Amino acid sequence: MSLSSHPHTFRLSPADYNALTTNAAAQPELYWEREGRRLTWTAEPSAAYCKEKGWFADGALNASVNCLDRHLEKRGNQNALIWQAEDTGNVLRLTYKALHERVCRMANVLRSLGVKIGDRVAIHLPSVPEGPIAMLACARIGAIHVVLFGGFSPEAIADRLADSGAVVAVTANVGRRGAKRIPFKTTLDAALALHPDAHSIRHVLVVSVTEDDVSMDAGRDQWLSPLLDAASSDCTPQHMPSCAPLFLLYTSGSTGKPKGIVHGTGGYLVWASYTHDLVFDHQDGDIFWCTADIGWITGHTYGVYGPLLNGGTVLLFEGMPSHPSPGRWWNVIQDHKVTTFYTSPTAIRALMREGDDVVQRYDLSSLRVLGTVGEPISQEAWSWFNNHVGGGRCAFVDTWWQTESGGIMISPVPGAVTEKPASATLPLPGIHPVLLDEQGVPKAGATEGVLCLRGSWPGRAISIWKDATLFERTYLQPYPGFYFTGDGARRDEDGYYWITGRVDDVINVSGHRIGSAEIEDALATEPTIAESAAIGVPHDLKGQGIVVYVVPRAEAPEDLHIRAVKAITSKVGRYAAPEHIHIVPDLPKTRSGKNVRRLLRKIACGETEGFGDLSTLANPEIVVALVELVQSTK
Ligand code: 6R9
Repeated sequence: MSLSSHPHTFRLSPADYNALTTNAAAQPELYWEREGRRLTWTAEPSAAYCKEKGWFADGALNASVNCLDRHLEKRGNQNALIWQAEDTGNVLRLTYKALHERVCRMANVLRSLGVKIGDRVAIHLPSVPEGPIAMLACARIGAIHVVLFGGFSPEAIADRLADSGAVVAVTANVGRRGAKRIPFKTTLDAALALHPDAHSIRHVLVVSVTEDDVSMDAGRDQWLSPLLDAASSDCTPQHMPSCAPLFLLYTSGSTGKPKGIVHGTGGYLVWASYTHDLVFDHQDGDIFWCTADIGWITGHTYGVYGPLLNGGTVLLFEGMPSHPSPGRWWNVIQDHKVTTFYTSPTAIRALMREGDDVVQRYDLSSLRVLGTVGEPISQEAWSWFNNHVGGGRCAFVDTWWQTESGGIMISPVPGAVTEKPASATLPLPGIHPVLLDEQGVPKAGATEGVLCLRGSWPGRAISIWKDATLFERTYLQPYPGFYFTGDGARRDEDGYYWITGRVDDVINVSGHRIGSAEIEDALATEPTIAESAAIGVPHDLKGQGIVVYVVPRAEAPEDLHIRAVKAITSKVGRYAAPEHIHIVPDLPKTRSGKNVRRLLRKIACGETEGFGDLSTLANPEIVVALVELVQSTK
């Protein structure tokens, strides 16, 4: 696709973009100092970066002031947040003034419950305005928000509550998924009851999304709405040091326990503002719709912080893509005149299946920029989205980044970078990817390797909660001198990047990161299971699906399949349910006792030969047995 086929005017020309890239590389300190001025500081930082102290280290600011207060004069009556509820006729429009007022009330409620600077507040909510409001309210008083994805099981929530030490939890009576009701409060209650001594939750605030009643613990639980009504709408913001944590967000890696990724304030906000502005070609009047749940980093950076920092309008949709009928999402775009639509390849694959005629019924001419994130997108899905949703008129940004990076790292910039279908294209100005060989040596030119990053960038996570050495071990030590992303990539002759997927034991199911070890740890809690291995295999809809090999302790009980699924869904969540469970007598192991996942992956994909040299295995004979077993289940 050539740039000239875009009828839209984008802010940056290729020449502007080249100038940014050159400046960022030549004078990084100056470049980031200038980008730092995107924010309003109560203490101006004297330098952009210091290796020891971090980004904008001696600056101070408040995140909610940057998202709200400073826009009040110019944009007070402009919509900051449009909430489209599950029911079609139900829309709530909050201007910057109104959102500011609600955030202040919420912040006062939290303060009145004794939440102090640095305290953690857990947010476990469906897609309702109270999510972003609670996040910004925490930011206003210097508390650290910890958003917990709605799909987590009580066990998964309990672990994160214990690790974060959150003192208040904000939840909802129920969430709505189409006609279904998701029991948010009941799930949180179950989490709190699981290990009552391990968590520090003193108060639970409950949003009433529907009329549904839920049980309330008299000393602990309160309905949020009357507290907000009674609270003052005046709330002095807390000035925070730039490197003070703004939030924790749990994500999976190759170790069993999910890690609480810590993001700071100044650097993260600069990154959210910079990337949202550049990658989505932000313009006045844009309606920005990011379909990601706020429980994921995408929902944080582009569902809340980025667009609000830049004075934009965020659309938040409570419902599902196909309820009450296929085409609901297109209906939302049409009704709200969405200009910028950011979603996942998984969603696109599902929407493609509904047929082209569904999309064609809607007027999607408001769209200017389309984006995807979370997993590699196929050329087929890219083209479908570009042609049928974007009408071939829009810029398409396939954005590569991670929870740890805070915001987008590799992506086209509309109007400035020529797209290639299914490539994340080029690093943003100021970002320096490298592809390393197995020895950790950078490879030049068109090549493939482990994707690492040279140097730091403002959005980089500052630590892992309570475990700074784990941060070093996970990201900085594997390839000394570089930041290790966990992904592999190919670079073509034009210098474009094509992400090939994780090189560690992380499985990406519909854009959700799940560690093999997380699943194996869950299976280890089932007493009839001696050992297990979880791997990812290609899946038409989800990108990757999970396949589990289970070795029973003695004679396998008849319901072993059910027990295995239950162990996984109760420890991790329903989103981690496996596609297949193979009950096997043993797993292929190296002589040092490590499972050979490469073989397990091939066998699960139906391969019957080409396994290479098996003589280094401790038990080579098991390979044939597993092949036969897997083949017989087809
Ligand atoms: C933002 C987010 C990060 C992992 C990442 C990679 C995969 C993300 C991608 C992509 C190919 C893209 N990923 N964007 N793969 N193309 N455009 O998704 O964060 O949940 O932490 O996942 O997702 O494997 O390492 P997170």
